[in-house]
Amino acid sequence: MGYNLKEIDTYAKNWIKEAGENIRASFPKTLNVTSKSNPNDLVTDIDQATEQYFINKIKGTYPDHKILGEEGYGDEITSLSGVVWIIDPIDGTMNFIHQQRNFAISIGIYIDGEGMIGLIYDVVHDELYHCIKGNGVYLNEKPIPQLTEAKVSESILALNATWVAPNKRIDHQLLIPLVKDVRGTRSYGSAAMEMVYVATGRIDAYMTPRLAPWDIAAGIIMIKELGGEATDLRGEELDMLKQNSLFVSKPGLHGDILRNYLKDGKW
Ligand code: 2AM
Ligand code: CA
Ligand code: CA
Ligand code: CA
Repeated sequence: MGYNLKEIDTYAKNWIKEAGENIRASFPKTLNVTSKSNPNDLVTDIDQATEQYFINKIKGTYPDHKILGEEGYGDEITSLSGVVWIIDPIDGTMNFIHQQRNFAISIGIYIDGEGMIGLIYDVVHDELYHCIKGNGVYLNEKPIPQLTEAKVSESILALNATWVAPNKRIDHQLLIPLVKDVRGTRSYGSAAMEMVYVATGRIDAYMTPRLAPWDIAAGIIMIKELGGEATDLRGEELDMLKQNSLFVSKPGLHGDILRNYLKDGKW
């Protein structure tokens, strides 16, 4: 079946901008905050309303497209056949609540399993990062240059400090040599923004042991489009039907870090 990618992209851009406007309009209002799997796993009425906004728009225009959304208002997805919109209505909810910045809307559009359109909207700055596979990545109207190689000793690595303290998910000691050898570390608290920072070269790599498809669906399309690498922490392909660890990086650096720092991890 043929798909009109340009048309889908145009709708997606208009909707993400309008959803962003609605989020900005919500800033003066009181948020309704609840927690999900644990007391720090937060959701607000704005996360939910934003996801529902996209579902209404997509189903109204493309009734045969499927939607996988974090807040659960989309479809039960068991296969990636056809057109699947993978949506995180607010990535960085904790930042949204505490800071009203450092969060984004993330939408990855997959066709028969292949990432074709990626959109990440930094709502507060009105900065839309977008790409159609094969056509480059743009920040608003401006093309983003291809990524170049970097050395570990000159790189900035994004990771959450949780993973270098004792934790139940990974052997935290494994990351200590890497954290010592890089030029600096950063932690922004939004996987989508961290991936946009890799795409734009503001940081050189980002890694984390466990994310959901909606956290990464858009960002990995952009990073690959720019010649960067996007795999799990073992260097293997990412699967949009399950949780993955994530390691995204400039080219060259990715192989160096995998071989010299990550190969003994049980990720
Ligand atoms: P979220 O804000 O959409 O939940 C924070 O380091 C990053 O991890 C954010 O991108 C956040 O996405 C994501 N994340 C995924 N699962 C999480 C969870 N259970 N609790 C907190 N953050 C989570
Ligand atoms: Ca969440
Ligand atoms: Ca998220
Ligand atoms: Ca979210």
